[in-house]
Amino acid sequence: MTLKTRPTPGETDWFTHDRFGLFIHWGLYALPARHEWVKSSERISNEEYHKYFEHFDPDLYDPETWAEAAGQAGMKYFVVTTKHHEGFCLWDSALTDYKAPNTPAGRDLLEPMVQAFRARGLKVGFYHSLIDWHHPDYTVDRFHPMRDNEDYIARDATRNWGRYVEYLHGQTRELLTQFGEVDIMWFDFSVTANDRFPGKGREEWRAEQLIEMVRELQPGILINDRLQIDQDIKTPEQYVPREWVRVDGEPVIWEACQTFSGSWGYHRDEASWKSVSMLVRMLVDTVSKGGNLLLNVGPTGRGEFDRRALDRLSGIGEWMKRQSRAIYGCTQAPAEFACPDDCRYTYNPDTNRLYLHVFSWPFKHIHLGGMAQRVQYAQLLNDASEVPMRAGAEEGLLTLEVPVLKPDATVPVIELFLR
Ligand code: JFZ
Repeated sequence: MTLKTRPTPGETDWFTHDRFGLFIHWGLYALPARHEWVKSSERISNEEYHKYFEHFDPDLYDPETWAEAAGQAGMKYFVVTTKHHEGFCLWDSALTDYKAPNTPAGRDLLEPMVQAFRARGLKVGFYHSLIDWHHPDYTVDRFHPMRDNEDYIARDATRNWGRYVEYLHGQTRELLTQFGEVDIMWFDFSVTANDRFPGKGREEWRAEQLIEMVRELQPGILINDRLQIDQDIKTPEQYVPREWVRVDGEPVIWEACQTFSGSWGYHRDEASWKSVSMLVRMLVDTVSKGGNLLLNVGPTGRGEFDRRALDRLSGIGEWMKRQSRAIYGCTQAPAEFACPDDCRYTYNPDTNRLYLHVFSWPFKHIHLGGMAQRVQYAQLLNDASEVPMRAGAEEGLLTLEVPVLKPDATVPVIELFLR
């Protein structure tokens, strides 16, 4: 048996089938191009940060090409930052002037993105920051850019927190009423207290009420866990869990979000870009543990995915083109199938096929313990060439005879038709 997760309030079937999505972090921080947290890490004031607002002009922005790159990579949904911690909004919100239409961009950037991705059949998700480093009623906390500015902190006494929460709820309502069906709402994130500042969590966000409104406006929607109330999706970040993620001992629906190079917003000088092979193995490893992968692109200030991102996406797409049936509809294999060294299993319970992903190509043979009576037919996925099998010397051992040369796939996959 494959692991079963507890039902959640939203419609999760499409999500656990599709497995692979695109995260997009796009905002003013694309201009400094040195991390989306630059305002906080460099303690930049609203006045100084304003130069990015005044110069935000993504003249090459063409969301159809974004959607095409994502679709071609095999991604089935996307999640975009409607507002990140800096407070800047991509859409034409009635509740603020701090939005794309008031920059040189001169227009709502979200609506055409949603249209383009939806037209390509991708599901739509909104990342919305709970944290806001621009709003005048948002009080200082451990991450706030003005956390070392005594004057700014002193003015916290005059800030009206209730008004910020209304703003947060009001903008969420806009997002869920003005863009048609929204499939995922990805809130980020609750702040712990430190010795200087209180934290912000479910009470401060009025999370229960917020979730109630979200469910009322978009009944099937999926909500993540960062309001400090678990909903549909657990979201471990930038690490690969050792095994299926559990809460109170029970396996849950989970999604890992990962970057190409470390930062989420466009970062010009980062040298830590993962290779296509590493990213494909990351996707396989995630699905082999029953999870989803949300892989991030930080578009540039001109409005493009840069060369490095396009190169990774097209490499992943090359692999997905032939190997995607080892991803879609797949999950962790039943525990009875012991996975050989340097390999991962994914399993499709509907077709009863087991996929052996070979991370390091061996010489001539792969031995599968306990499988002698279980496999009816085996083939390489990249070209549907038969993989001959024989019952091995040991009891139950099945030996696959693989070609000496590694097949033409970043990660070769052997499809095992089970009896
Ligand atoms: C957040 C953001 O601060 C970051 O810029 C990016 O948007 C990312 C997807 O999410 O960062 C977090 C949030 C939660 C954790 C760590 C980083 N966490 O729970 O460990």
